[in-house]
Amino acid sequence: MKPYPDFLDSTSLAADGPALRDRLARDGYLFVRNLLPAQAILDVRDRLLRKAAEGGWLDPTAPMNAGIANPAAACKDPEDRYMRVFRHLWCDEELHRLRIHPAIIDLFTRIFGEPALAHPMFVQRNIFPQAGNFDFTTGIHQDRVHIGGATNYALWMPLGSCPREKGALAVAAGSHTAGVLPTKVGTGAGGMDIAVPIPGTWVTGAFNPGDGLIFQDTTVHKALPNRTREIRMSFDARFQPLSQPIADVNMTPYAGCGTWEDVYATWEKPDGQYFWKDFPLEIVPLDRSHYERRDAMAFEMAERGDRQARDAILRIIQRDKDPAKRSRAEELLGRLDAA
Ligand SMILES: O=C(O)CCC(=O)C(=O)O
Repeated sequence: MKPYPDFLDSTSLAADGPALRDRLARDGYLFVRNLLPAQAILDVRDRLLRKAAEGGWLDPTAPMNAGIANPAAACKDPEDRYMRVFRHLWCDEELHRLRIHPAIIDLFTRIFGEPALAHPMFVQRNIFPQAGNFDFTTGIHQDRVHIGGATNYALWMPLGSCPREKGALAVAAGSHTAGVLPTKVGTGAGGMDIAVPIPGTWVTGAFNPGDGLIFQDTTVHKALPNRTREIRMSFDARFQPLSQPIADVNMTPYAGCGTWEDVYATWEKPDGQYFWKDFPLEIVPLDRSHYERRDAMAFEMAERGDRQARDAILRIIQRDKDPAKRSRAEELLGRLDAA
């Protein structure tokens, strides 16, 4: 297979809001170099690597800042042993401040032509190297079904440099115009994959610290496999015009990380805490019909012993509000793992 072409580089347009907006509307993504100072990214990387080392994720025989994974510790969200270490990384105060850095908020304000809102919720990812039957490569998906609200845009940024082989993100340019595509149970975000042929053209590229990829919530995307020995660390945050509704799920901390009070109790400085509290937000419920369909499919697959349902079953256990569904999922997980 021919390698995917490089992203179209929009760095030269970064000061020109209307040009960025037009390109984002045309391609569904923008790749911008030096969005944040490289040193700010590397400092956060060091902080997270220290926590990863304390949690046993790194090879103790290698220098910490090489970020070499301890293969025996390989784990993935939402497994318990992942969450035990991850919650300390996710709570990191300097990590939280990256997504509200003035350079980022100003860029989105230029793109929207009106004040931009950073969602309180965001994701931080730690992708262990692919090995044997361990593969945590994010599958093909769209964000819309998970984020809801009005049209919103992701900013994906690796914490450090990220060549293609370390699991860079790839987007299907132009796919955002196809709307929300049908999904099936899988290993993509939220335990769902897209069930139809992918529209658009796959593009990807190598990131330096501070480079970022912006894409719309209907832009189809996936990660490339991490074929290095390092853990690939990144964060992805969501942005939208402040005047538009935001779904309730984006107002709480990452699942399994406690309340905002719990998160902020670990911080040394108050900067950036509750940055949204004085904004006039319209908060709406997430349309959960996609999850309901996923769950019905996952239960049916798990009953048949299909391990493809495992990620979705784990998410029901960790995140569903219905105790009856959680206990059915626990029982099915036990059966899947015993088989
Ligand atoms: O970082 C990854 O592996 C996936 C990121 C992603 O799916 C997203 O930013 O929506």
